[in-house]
Amino acid sequence: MGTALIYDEEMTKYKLLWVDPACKIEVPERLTVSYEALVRSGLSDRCVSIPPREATDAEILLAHSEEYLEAVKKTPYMTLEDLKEFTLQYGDVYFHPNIYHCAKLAAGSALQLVDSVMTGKVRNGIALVRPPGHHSMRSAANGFCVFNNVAIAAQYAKQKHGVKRVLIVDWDIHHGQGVQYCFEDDPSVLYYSWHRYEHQKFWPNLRESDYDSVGKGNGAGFNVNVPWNKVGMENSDYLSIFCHVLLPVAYEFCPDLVLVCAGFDSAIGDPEGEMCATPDIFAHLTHLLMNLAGGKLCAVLEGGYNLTSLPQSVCQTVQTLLGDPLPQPAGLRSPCKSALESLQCVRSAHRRYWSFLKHAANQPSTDISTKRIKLANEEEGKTEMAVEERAAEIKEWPEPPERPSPPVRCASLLPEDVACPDGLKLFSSSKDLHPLLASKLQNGADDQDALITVSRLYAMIEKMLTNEIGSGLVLISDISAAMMGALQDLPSDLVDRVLVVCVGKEKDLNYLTTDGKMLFVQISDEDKEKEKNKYFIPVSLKKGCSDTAGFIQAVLGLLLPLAYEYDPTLVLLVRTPGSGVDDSMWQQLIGLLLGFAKGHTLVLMQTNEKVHVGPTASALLGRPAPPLLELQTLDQEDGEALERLRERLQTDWKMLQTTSEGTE
Ligand code: Q9C
Ligand code: ZN
Repeated sequence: MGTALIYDEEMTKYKLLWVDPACKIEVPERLTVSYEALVRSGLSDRCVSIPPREATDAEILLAHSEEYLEAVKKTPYMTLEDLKEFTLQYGDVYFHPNIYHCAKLAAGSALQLVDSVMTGKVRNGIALVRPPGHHSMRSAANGFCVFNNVAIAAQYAKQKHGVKRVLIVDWDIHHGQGVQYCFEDDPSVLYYSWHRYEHQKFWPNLRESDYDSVGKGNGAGFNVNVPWNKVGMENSDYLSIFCHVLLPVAYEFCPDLVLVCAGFDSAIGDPEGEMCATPDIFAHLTHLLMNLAGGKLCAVLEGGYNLTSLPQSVCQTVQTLLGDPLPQPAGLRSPCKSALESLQCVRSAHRRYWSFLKHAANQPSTDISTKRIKLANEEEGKTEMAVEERAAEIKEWPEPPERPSPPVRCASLLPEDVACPDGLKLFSSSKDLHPLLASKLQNGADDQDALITVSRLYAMIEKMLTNEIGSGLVLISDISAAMMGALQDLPSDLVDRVLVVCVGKEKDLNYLTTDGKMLFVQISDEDKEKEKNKYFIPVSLKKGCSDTAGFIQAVLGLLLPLAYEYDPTLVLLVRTPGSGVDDSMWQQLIGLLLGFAKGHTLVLMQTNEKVHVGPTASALLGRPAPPLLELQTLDQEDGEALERLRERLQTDWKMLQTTSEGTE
């Protein structure tokens, strides 16, 4: 199951033929530099290359009016003067004799991609296209867009492939108002967009781009707008919105297909976005979506105007689609006050529609809609100044780090009677005791077996940290003993930050340290109210891990943001016997955890849990988790308890903040 790449040089063959400052950034080089970067890095060779085709009239009419299509059809025969005049009726767009041809190819590329993914020819893919699509409306070109490639693709997926629910994630820095208008009253398509807004002062300056446009009629709740009211948003702001808004809604929506309006003008250096998120953030955004819809993800290029950050961002996205280890999300700051304000408003506006947001806080006491007016009057000068300073500052940023794949993707340590699953490599280590444990032997440790197990665990961890192996799967007879053995004197020269995720009950954990070398998060039905501290975080659910709704809530809203902030060098995932977690949930968890520590996750399970070896191995190899079925609505008390826990931990962990109150 590969990754499709759709590209054709033909789509570079139109350009602006007159002077128009608003359109001069939309150049053919956007496509050539992106494609060349994929070729140079060897990524394009690893993809399945699929040719575009022209979308048919009938397909274009899935999102556009006949009058509009007929009008665009005439543009190839127009004189320069006619083209200029034709262009004038629309906003921030230009026409060229060849743009109609390219627009048909761009829409057709999106359809080819949907076909390849839906028929199982590939797992996922990306289409590099021009012109972009998300601003074009039923009867109007707009914002460099002629046909709405992604909107057409969503309709097509429903019609041709019987897809029931489509999630559209628009991470372009502009609001895809064309997509919003197309699906506003349609509950089968969930449109999510974040966009530079600045209280309506930024293009396209629409009232309906604000957080309170949630969809209409049956579609209420299926339109999610996150307005950025300041420029300079960073990685932590983007990730925070994903963890606390998009992912809870997306998991509850349970899409059959994910389409991404993949604009990279939301990256650092872009003259339009003026944001500060680095290109490697797109690796994480992509990864976080890759376990939805059984992995069926189609990314279609939208904006992106900095010819350095655009190709870097495209490469990060493609490399993630291909399944390479994620870059470490290092040095996250806390989300800024303005981002938290938006976050709080969106969650509040949507909490009546989504049980996963039901316990969200109210809007900030000073409503940001009143601020709109205030800002326009008082703070304008100050804000604009800051914008200019920042934009002038950012000309350089470090190149995204390499993401080398380990020679062994996943190693296993299994008892003799368990067959090694396909794709895993049996781990062999010397019979000698690990040097770090030698002193223990001299001290006369009584349990030789446990010591040998720990010794082999250390050897495995060592090989992970030198990137000789990616992830690991270990089955042992006494999981408590192994865990205690491995963790109680875990030498910091071996690993400096371990995220320990414990699924299910575990008796005494008094060997855990509180010095920050470990972060322990446990999900179970036990209440350990008193023991909590910054690095020991028990999450209690009434029905324990068998409650998928509570579990996923805890994973998305607590575990992910904690893990991003902690930035572990190793993840240890422990499944205690009888935890009750269901296989698809377990696979989702593994899939998400592989985004940390460059994919170095070590799973510990007890010998008598052999039946779960297959699904665990599959997830560790990066295969998509099956979608979660039977998501019950979240238990009221559990929901409130999770909210309280998050609130209490916010002082220590800034990525857990979901309100702007009390922040600078
Ligand atoms: N500062 C896309 O990213 N406004 N379209 C330009 C000049 C139009 C963006 C104003 C921006 C259109 C697909
Ligand atoms: Zn854009």
